[in-house]
Amino acid sequence: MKNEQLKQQIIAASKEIGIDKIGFTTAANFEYMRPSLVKQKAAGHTTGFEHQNLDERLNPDQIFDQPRSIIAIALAYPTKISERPQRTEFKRGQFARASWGVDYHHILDEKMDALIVAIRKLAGADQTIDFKPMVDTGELIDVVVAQRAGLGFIGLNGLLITQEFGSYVYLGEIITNLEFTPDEPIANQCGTCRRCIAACPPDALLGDGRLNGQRCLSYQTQTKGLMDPEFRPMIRNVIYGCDICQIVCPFNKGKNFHFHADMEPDPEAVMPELVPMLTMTNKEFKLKFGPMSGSWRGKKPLQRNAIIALVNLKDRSAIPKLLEVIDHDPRPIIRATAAWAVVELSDLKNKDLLDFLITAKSKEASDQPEINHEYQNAIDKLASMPELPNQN
Ligand code: B12
Ligand code: SF4
Ligand code: SF4
Repeated sequence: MKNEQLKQQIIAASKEIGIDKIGFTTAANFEYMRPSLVKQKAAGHTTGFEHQNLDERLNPDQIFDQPRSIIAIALAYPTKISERPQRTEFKRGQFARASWGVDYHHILDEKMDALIVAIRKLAGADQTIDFKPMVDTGELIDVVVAQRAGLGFIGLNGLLITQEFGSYVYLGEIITNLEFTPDEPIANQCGTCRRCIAACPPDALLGDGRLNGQRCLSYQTQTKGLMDPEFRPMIRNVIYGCDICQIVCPFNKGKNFHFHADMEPDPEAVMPELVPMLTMTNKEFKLKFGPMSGSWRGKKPLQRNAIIALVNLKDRSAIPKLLEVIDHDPRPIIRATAAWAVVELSDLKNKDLLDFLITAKSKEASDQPEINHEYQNAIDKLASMPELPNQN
């Protein structure tokens, strides 16, 4: 039994710190993941958000001097808003649950720092003890570490599913040169269920726990360019992330934990009024969305998604604001998405709108084929609609 007493003391300390689940694994490599990761990259199924050095992702000893163990942690997050925002004249969007409250990277970083302080105290004055904490943006693959450390199993939706909290947990891990008896990994428990695969709108789940990240709506809401028209209706009014493969999972049924005050969602921020978002200043954006993880890509993707959501909600009252955006917004991606949106929200050929779009297109730089293409498609679609009846 390696450091069994210390391990038990760490588990007790983690509870006091507010870590909801903790597990231990060895610092052995994760090379068994290599063939699948290489294949996924070659197939174009990665997003670019993964750590780019494959050797470092799979080998703790390449990122830490003489590692002995990895301590994996999970924090459960809420899935229901206690107080929905008031009804107003504006339709609302939604952020996926992993973006509710304060950015989870900060919350987990703080918890892991507190745990490291506690372990140092428990382990005595040994100066050679070392730690490397990471969450999400670190080298290691969080779900794979968590699975080997016994926190839960990896479902066919690719996510780590715990018995107590389902998959609604954030994951982090600490590499250390302390040695602990590893916990038992948990095998997949999906059984014959295939609900997440069937429910995923863009068919992004490959069926064996792997994902085509490029097709995942969560990724699509985080890109900075134009969104491929195929995915636009699929995001509905969700302007950041996607929770569908979690909502349908039986292991998530009834899971809604409010353990951490800073994970509580601000209803006005996680279900924001869409039209006012379109002309928000940077300062207003930072104030309202800055603390949330969903703002990490900045204002533009969320505004682009807000425009798409307005179309999905069939909100014709947004048309005047969209026209203002086409006229005044300095960003071609936003102008072109707005041009698409006004036409999607129209069902009759309006000569004034057609002229407006033709003029707007002529003002766009000619060296941006995607932008011009977006305008041209909108113009062609409007031109092919039945005429607006003569009002005279
Ligand atoms: C890149 C990334 C994304 C990308 C790609 C996702 C992906 N699955 O690859 C995008 C932007 C699409 C994304 C979306 C989301 N993400 Co993300 N993402 C990551 C990140 C940074 C890297 C993941 C990675 O390396 N993927 C590449 C490989 C590993 O994926 P793959 O080829 O599909 O391989 C899978 C299979 O091999 C399978 N697998 C391995 N062994 C076994 C064994 C069995 C038996 C089975 C069945 C499967 C299986 O698991 C692998 C991972 O899914 C991690 C953080 C981290 N550093 O790990 C967070 C992370 C996975 N994301 C997270 C979250 C919350 C999400 C979203 C739910 C957010 C949202 N609401 O929109 C969605 C869920 C989408 C989904 N179904 O996976 C959490 C997941 C927490 C949890 N409970 O599992 C993580 C761990 C961040 C964190 N620290 O909390 N994400
Ligand atoms: S997050 Fe949404 S789009 Fe991505 S795999 Fe899950 S259901 Fe599919
Ligand atoms: S929905 Fe079903 S198949 Fe998908 S992860 Fe959950 S249990 Fe597994």
